[in-house]
Amino acid sequence: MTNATAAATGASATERFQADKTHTSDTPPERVGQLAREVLEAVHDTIRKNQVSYAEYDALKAWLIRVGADGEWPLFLDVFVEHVVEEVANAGRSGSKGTIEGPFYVPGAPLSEVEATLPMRPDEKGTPMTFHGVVRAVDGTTLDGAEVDIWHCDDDGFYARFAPGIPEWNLRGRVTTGDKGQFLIRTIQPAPYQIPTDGATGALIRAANWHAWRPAHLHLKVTAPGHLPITTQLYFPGDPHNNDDIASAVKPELMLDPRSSGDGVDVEYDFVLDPA
Ligand code: MBD
Ligand code: FE
Repeated sequence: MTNATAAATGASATERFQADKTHTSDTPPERVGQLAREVLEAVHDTIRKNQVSYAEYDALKAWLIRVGADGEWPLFLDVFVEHVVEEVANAGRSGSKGTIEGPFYVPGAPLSEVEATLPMRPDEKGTPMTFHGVVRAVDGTTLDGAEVDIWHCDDDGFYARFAPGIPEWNLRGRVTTGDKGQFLIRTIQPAPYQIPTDGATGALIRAANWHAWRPAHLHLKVTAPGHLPITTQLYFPGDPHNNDDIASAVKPELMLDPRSSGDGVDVEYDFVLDPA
């Protein structure tokens, strides 16, 4: 397939963000001032502590300009910052653990009841996977009519809509739970994901001698009336990057326990939603 370029991936992620997210906030001026001041002070401290030179300051400017030009602000921020926002946002929950959404969610995927086979190409590569579970409230009541929205990359590590040549809703779908809170999704096992290496984010990763990998993961949003929605991801044991995810988004509670089944794997995960 044609290569996914960082500029194309970044531009679609930026477009997606601008189309779907409300980016106005009623943050009062005192709080804006405090947050901006503290971030700037952290930058000033870093410059003093490390005796940053003009050459390094100009390299930073050039790099920041490039992040915007490549459309990579959603990618860069979701990889390096979002995990702490998520930690703060979900600290008070007693239900399922959340983790970062990342830049590749698209709302409005095809909807099925109780059982779904995700849209995929006739020759979709990868190990067939059945993913099933139950959605419950924190008191254990099963939730009928909850919605499980799932998206993940293909066996080459590419996401539909953010890499060329993949059908629009490939490996994306929503399923509503049945009368015992149950759902079942047929798909393929996603591959480990390498963030684009030819853009600004990749340039930073190379310059710092880091790596660009996220472990294989399923992305999910689980919602039900009267409950707090949860955005999370699920991971596969044994992935070489479970302990050094570039996006710092792995949690032990989010590890699956795959069982082999026929020519594929079967994974089970139950979700617990906090009351709204
Ligand atoms: C991904 O697939 C992802 O999940 C995150 C968080 C960042 C970049 C790509
Ligand atoms: Fe992802």
